[in-house]
Amino acid sequence: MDLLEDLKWRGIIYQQTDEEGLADLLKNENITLYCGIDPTGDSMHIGHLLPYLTLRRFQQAGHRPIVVLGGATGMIGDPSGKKEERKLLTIENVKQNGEGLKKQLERFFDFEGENGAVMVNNYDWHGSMDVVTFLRDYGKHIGINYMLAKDTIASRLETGISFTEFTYTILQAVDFLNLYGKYHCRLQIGGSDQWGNITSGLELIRKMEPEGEKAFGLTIPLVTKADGTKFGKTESGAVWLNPEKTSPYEFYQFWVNTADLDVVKYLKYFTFLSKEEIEELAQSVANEPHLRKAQKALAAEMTRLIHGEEALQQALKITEALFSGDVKNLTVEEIKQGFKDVPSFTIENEEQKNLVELLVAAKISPSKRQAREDIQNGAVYVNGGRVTDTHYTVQETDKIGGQFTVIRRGKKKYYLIRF
Ligand code: 629
Repeated sequence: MDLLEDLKWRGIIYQQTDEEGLADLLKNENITLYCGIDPTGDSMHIGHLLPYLTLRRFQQAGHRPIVVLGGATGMIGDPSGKKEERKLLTIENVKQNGEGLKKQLERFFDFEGENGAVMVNNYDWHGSMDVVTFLRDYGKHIGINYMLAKDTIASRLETGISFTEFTYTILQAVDFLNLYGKYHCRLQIGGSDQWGNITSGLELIRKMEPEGEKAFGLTIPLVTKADGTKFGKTESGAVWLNPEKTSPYEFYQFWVNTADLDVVKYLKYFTFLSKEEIEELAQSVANEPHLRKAQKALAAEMTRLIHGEEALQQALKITEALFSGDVKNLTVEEIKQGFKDVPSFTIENEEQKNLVELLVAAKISPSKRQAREDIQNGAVYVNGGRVTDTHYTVQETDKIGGQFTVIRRGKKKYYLIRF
């Protein structure tokens, strides 16, 4: 299976400007291609992943990937897919965000060798361009009617669009033209919202390099969920690649909770498992869904890819401890990750070390009577060990890392006690 067939099988191709032309080109040579990202935030989230993982697939097939950091375009604001005008970010902000993104992007690519990846910042050429050059050299080649016909602009004509955002597509077009000139970059990829910007680039290349070789565009579908809710969001917000924003454990949990109806699609989109491996996992979803083999494979692959093997092992350890209830061997760090979203209570005085008092104070049991009953019934666990003595007081040895005690009531309800 060649690269394009593999991408098709994975469902990664949404639109192409010239399907046959690109297939012919890739059959005959290794090319340079690019995808850009605007530093509008300091971390990528999983909604950004697919285009960059696709770039990585191209690199693995022998092509050279370029990542454009939109240091300039991030200061303008892409109207694509946005219903409203964006607020401008400060230059400082864009710079800082760019640093964060750069680190995250670097791990997807190989920077060595013949088809080593290249990372460039479009501020390097846009930052010093004067307005006369912009209007004479580039603006002159892009018709207003042509721009107004673009979905991303047409859809904003009623609600309003500034001249600033209106011109965005020309900046991105200049990027493609420059990379075409400097690196012989023949293809731009992006999410489906980038179609208008990618085709602007092709238009500019055609106009300014009429004798030049043909360039191409390819877009990637929007990731959807079978239940119609938005992909990549949890109750606590977006799923970030930055481990300080979304811990590797939470990241693992996000993927492992994928619905049966979505999991095979995501394995194809996001993992580098082979067709055979994915087909075997698909069989498992059909025949033994309760084992959740596909979800576990997806979560392991993604956590390893983004956070590394060690973080994956830690996420697995926390998952296992929460499942079995045996939490006493977790480190302070692991407790922090695993219990980030459980209710917590800080002990304020000596009295509250008495378990009955504590259960009431921490709102684990509604009354002292109920607390005693819960304990006698064997429903209360301290760091995974059942406590049936209603006179129990929390000991020094119950403090994990001197900081936390985990109380569980019933099978699954966890509470974190802090000192
Ligand atoms: C200069 C800037 C270029 C080429 C591209 C760009 C950025 C582009 C954009 N992309 C989105 C972003 O940065 O705004 N104009 O948040 C985002 N992208 C990934 C996918 C996307 C897209 O980073 O392309 O479709 C999301 O899946 O929205 O020369």
